Amino acid sequence: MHDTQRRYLLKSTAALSMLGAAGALFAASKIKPNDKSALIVIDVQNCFVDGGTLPVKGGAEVVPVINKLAESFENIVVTQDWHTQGHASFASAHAGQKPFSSIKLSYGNQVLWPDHCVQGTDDAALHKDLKLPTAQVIIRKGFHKGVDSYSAFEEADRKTATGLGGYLKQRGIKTVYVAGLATDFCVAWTALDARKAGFEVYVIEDATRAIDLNGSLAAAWKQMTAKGVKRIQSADIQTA
Ligand code: VGL
Ligand code: ZN
Repeated sequence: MHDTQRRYLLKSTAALSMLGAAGALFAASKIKPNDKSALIVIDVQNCFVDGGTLPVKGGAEVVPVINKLAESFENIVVTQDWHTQGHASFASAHAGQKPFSSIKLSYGNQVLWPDHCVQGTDDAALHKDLKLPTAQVIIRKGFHKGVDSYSAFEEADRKTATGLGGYLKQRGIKTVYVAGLATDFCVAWTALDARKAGFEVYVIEDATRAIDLNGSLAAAWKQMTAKGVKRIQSADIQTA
């Protein structure tokens, strides 16, 4: 709420008892994560920021936003895109193919990317400024050479589970908040799969940045919204 609005409201509430009700109203307007909530921080890795192999425009700008958000979460899951050398999602693995084109693989359509986030390289490391003291588990994905995995829940063959769904359920998590890179690929696929697995799902838009390939960002938001993913901003969350 804007300060001038707040002052107006305070002045207009003549009876002191009204202040209690107004206070409750302010509190209700913010979302408060609890012990059944988890923040999922997707792929905030060197590969996806400037100087990396698949830089997302403004990618590093999510770091301070996520660090601040992290203070409100006692449960945090971190993911890393974690490819083999010569991975099937790399254009270089397919003769005559260029990055950002698409081909058909056994499991369906696959966008081809520059070589990126290769296991054990500095490029695949988490961004050095990420500060997630309550992070509990790191899920690495995309490590089967022939199958990509945008989603933190299920690989692109739509059969192979990463184990994250079982982990979250066994931990009693009901609600997930998704942030990180990239909005229209790993964030969107993770959010959609989280809905499919029965979680309440928020995507924190200003804690994400997109690749936006051929309208993929608008398409991703359309799909997410249709599946009940809630689109929010970091300011909508109650700070710790
Ligand atoms: C991603 C493209 C390829 C992502 C990962 O993290 O969104 N995008 N691999
Ligand atoms: Zn990848």
